[in-house]
Amino acid sequence: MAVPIEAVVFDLDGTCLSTEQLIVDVARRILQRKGSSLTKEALEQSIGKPPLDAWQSTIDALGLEQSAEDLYVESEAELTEHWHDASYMPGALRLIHHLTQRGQTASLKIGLATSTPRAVLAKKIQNKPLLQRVFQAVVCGDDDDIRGRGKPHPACFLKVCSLLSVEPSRTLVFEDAPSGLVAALEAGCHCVYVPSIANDSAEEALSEAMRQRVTRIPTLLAFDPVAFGLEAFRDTVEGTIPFVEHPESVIRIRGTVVKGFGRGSSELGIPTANVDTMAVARVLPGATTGIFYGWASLPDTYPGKVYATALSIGWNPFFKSGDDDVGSAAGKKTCEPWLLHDFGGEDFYGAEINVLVLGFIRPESGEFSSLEALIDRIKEDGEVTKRVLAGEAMMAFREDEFLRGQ
Ligand code: ADP
Ligand code: RBF
Ligand code: MG
Repeated sequence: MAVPIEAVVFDLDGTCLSTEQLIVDVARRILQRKGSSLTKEALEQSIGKPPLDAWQSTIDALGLEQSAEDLYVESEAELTEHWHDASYMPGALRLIHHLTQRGQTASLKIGLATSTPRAVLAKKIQNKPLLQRVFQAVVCGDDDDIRGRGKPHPACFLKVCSLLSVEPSRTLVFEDAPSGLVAALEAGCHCVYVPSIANDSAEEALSEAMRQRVTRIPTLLAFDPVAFGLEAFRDTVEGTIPFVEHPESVIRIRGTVVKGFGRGSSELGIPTANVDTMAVARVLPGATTGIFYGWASLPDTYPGKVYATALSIGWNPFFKSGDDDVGSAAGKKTCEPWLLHDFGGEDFYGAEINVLVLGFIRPESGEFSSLEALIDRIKEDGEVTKRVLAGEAMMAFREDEFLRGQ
């Protein structure tokens, strides 16, 4: 990076906080009260859209009679009561901790530029002490000089830079939305873009000059501070990011084993127990992808047993090809734990599966020269998983009651 970074500015929703999860939960409850229920299709149709459009898609997908406006008003009212339940986006807590640690580039400043009104911000960070104290400047959507000039207008980023007394050209913005990306770039900042919407192509609309100031990553877990002249993370183990230092970052997925593309065992020799998408959507933001590790259990099928697992969450980009549709993977996100155990040819479709995700190995990749290269890499992920899980803190999680079905 040619220019030193003096300030880091975060967007809130979808970047620091996983508010999408909350919105899905509220939608689910509202639909239940209407005698309907949120289906996988309806969810897939609406995810990533602005609230009114999302409700319209849901109504269309479920064939409901209510108006999108009514459901929107009802959901906003209910969300007010639940904002404080929002969890951190994967990697957000760790990153913000890291940026504020002693020894970090001495004078690095940290700001927040959110479209959220100030009163709602207070609710969203109500039980997030770190977010309450870490920002030296906070700009909200209803500030006098910002109202009516929301993102993609650069006003909020220009203001936060001015409050922090830094040049936008020395400021790094973290954003998850196309409008925020444009706002940050128009302000003259650099932007780490962590899209919330899967398969988003926001950069295509940017000028070449602007694109040079964008670094896209699939999740904050893949952010490398060194590339921006900031201190390296010091918490990695075997090149992976363990979640155990921040227990709230541990991800608990409970779902049903469903049929996948049918190529895990046959094409790769690596069977993966695909977990139903609804279960995954309940606990992980729609755009979060990556290769992770943890412990898994099948409490009804193999009671009392706990298995090491390397899992892939994402779009299987290696199988997504432009012209010939080799894998029909395009557009379908999967969560696929490979249990590092020989089940002797048995399958367990339909079983309940618990996956306690304890760390991040790497982003998923489509850049393998051959199928063999992908297989080798997955096997390496399996080896890394076994080594890391042998650590004491990791072993302790075998006893986690979540794995016993609680
Ligand atoms: P699919 O595409 O339907 O997921 P796979 O070839 O990936 O097909 O096979 C996965 C199935 O094999 C799982 O759903 C599970 O029932 C079974 N299975 C057997 N051994 C394992 C293992 N070690 N890890 C994961 N799944 C396994
Ligand atoms: N698929 C990819 O396209 N790219 C990857 O980098 C990738 N990494 C994986 C890592 C692990 C540990 C596992 C279990 C699977 C991975 N997969 C990856 C998914 C793989 O393509 C998928 O399981 C099979 O195609 C069966 O659906
Ligand atoms: Mg599978």
